[in-house]
Amino acid sequence: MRHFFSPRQLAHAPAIELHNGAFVPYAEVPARAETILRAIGGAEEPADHGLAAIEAVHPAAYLSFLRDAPAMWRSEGRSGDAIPYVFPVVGRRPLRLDRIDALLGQYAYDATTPITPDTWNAAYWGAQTALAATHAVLDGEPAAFALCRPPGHHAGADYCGGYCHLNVAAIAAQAARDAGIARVAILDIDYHHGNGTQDIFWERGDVFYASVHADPATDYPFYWGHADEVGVGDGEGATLNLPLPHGTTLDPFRRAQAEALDAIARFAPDLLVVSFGADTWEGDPISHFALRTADYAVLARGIAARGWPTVIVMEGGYAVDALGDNVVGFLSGF
Ligand code: Q9C
Ligand code: ZN
Repeated sequence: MRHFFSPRQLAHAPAIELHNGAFVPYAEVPARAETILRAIGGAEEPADHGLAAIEAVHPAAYLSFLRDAPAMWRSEGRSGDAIPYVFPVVGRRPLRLDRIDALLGQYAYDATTPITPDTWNAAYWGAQTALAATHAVLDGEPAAFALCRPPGHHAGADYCGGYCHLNVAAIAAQAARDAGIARVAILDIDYHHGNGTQDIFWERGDVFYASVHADPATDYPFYWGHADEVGVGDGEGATLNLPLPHGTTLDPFRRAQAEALDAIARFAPDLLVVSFGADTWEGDPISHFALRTADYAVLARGIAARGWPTVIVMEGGYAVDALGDNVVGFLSGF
């Protein structure tokens, strides 16, 4: 299988995040990508497919914000990374906002996703990594792996959150649509619900979104991923959420994944994007499922057996020492 990665993704390295009432060291560290890269034996550098494929998912105003936020933050005399502290819970509307703190809250839904001076470039190249893997599959590879970081599935069209700034799965899916692929499905098997991906395709019937994740009644991102969320309008029935409880092991997880794959099969996609997170592993420091390293090959074989051309994008997974083996195990199933 072809692997893609840009070393420019490593420069994004926030120092701290707000977690359970305190600032703690940031969990989404560059070493995650370095350890995966070593374990998979290297990767091809992506070509630059340009900004247009990113703008096909994210509005230009949001992209300018990601680029400009660090300079605005520093011009207020602040040190450290830009982090929001106030959010428009009454609903967002296109206000004229002149202060960095107002913009940060407008374009984020949590305080765990800092923006550094290197975030834009790293996220841009993460998106290019996803696009390179997508083009490899469009050109005939049965499957390709995009080693993306920062991850993407919590980022909506115009918001960041959950360590995510650009939605790499959505950018891959949209690039496939724009290349003439009529029907695209996204299978999200990160521990957390992919609220950003769900929002982006919520009203669309051409991209199916199915997610297996920790029950949002107990787990981040809380306000999305409940079983009654099915999409609206043209998208009604093209979103499927399968929440699972703490302690979930391989058997219930693979049954839920099979249910998601059966629904995707009824949709009959021409291409599959997998949002793969290894934070379902039993030792993950911020998560509560109980998958073992050997389980990832089993799950991957269940996906590969369906026979759809498949783009795999990296999402979460925070047990850095185990991450390489878990990703290699997953990729070995294809
Ligand atoms: N106290 C991804 O896996 N922090 N993002 C949760 C719990 C945010 C995870 C805090 C977790 C985001 C891509
Ligand atoms: Zn996650």
